[in-house]
Amino acid sequence: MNRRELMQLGLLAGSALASRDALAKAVATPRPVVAPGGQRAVVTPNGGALEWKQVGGVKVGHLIAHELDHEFAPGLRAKVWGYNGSSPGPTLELTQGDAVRLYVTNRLPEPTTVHWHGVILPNGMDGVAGLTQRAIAPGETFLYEFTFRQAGTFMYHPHYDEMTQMALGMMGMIVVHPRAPRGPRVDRDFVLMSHEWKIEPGAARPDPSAMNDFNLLTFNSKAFPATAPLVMGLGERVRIRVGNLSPMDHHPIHLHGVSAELTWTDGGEVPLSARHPETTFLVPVGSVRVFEFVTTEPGDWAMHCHMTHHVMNQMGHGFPVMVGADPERIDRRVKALVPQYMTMGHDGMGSMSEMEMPSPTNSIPMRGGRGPFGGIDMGGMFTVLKVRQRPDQADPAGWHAHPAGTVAERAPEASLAADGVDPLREV
Ligand SMILES: [Cu+2]
Repeated sequence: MNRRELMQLGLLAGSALASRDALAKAVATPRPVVAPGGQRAVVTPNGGALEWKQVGGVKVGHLIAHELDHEFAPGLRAKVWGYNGSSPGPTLELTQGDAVRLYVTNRLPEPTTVHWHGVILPNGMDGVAGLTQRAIAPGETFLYEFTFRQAGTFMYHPHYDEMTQMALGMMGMIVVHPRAPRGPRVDRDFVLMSHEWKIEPGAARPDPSAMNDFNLLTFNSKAFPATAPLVMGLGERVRIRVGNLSPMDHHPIHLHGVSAELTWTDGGEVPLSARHPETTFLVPVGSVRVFEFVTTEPGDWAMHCHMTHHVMNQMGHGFPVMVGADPERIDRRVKALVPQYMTMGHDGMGSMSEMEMPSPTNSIPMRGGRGPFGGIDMGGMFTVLKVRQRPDQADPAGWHAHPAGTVAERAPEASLAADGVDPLREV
């Protein structure tokens, strides 16, 4: 890496902290080369990378565990636990063979450790409180010192009071580029940590005792519409690395508009003989799945968890069945007691984003944002792959310009007649 590339990296890291707009721009900007063979830096949408200091032949990093104020989406904030000002903490990006000294300062009200999930290292550096080290007491700084011998995608998280600390947001991703690039050159490389939270509307903190009924599902701790889109070029080869440190749920991550292959897990590289096409990749709790594809169709393609309850925001759970009920009658009777009352889910839940529903303080409605054709029904663990002819000049907030006649619309009378389709026929 030359000096100019280093400076670009620094600028990107700086802009990532500046604002969401700057961040969206960073997503669409060509990445600097950071590893041998032209391997480019990864993008952590809505996040950033840890800054390393080179001391002798060693990379020195510093993680500070602390409580912070986090916005999941406009309208919903909570106090979470994370590292260096964010949850997930900064992505650790390295090259195979890098020796590191990682200092960990504990500013939490209770002990913690850091476990380097998937990384093979000396046992005493594995970060399991009680088993391989004593826990880091509040106020202490510990030193982890080891060499990244494997390439791959890994994670970091505490191994002390796991249930509380991970539920509150302590997690991060690790990317170790191979010493020599493997496989076809990748043009874009994205890093996403999936997670689930329970935050009662109005509550100040996530509930770490939740075991079911998680009501907030996130990529890099953002719920759609706050998830930054993944901007990519037509014909480019794209890699997406998804980690999962959710307390309880696996996430089948589904991609629209592409056919992809699983290339790596946190255990290593998938042999060529074992690769096969998929559109959905199950990312189990405590796992990383890395998949790659080449884009062939321009457009705005959804990428989301396929568990339907994982593409809803708060307020989307625990309703009685309303499909087929007469909401007017219910509304009339309840309004006598509660004047502002409106029955939710008159005909399913889909239309709810269209309504201006009063929602409790510090909560977000059950679903997503606005698209070019109206409300998008999905929220939560949802983002958009924006495949563009000129990705580096594309507005990340913009939408695909569909060529005339390529959008599904009401069937013209002439087509119905010509094809002999009668909408009123008996079924
Ligand atoms: Cu899910």
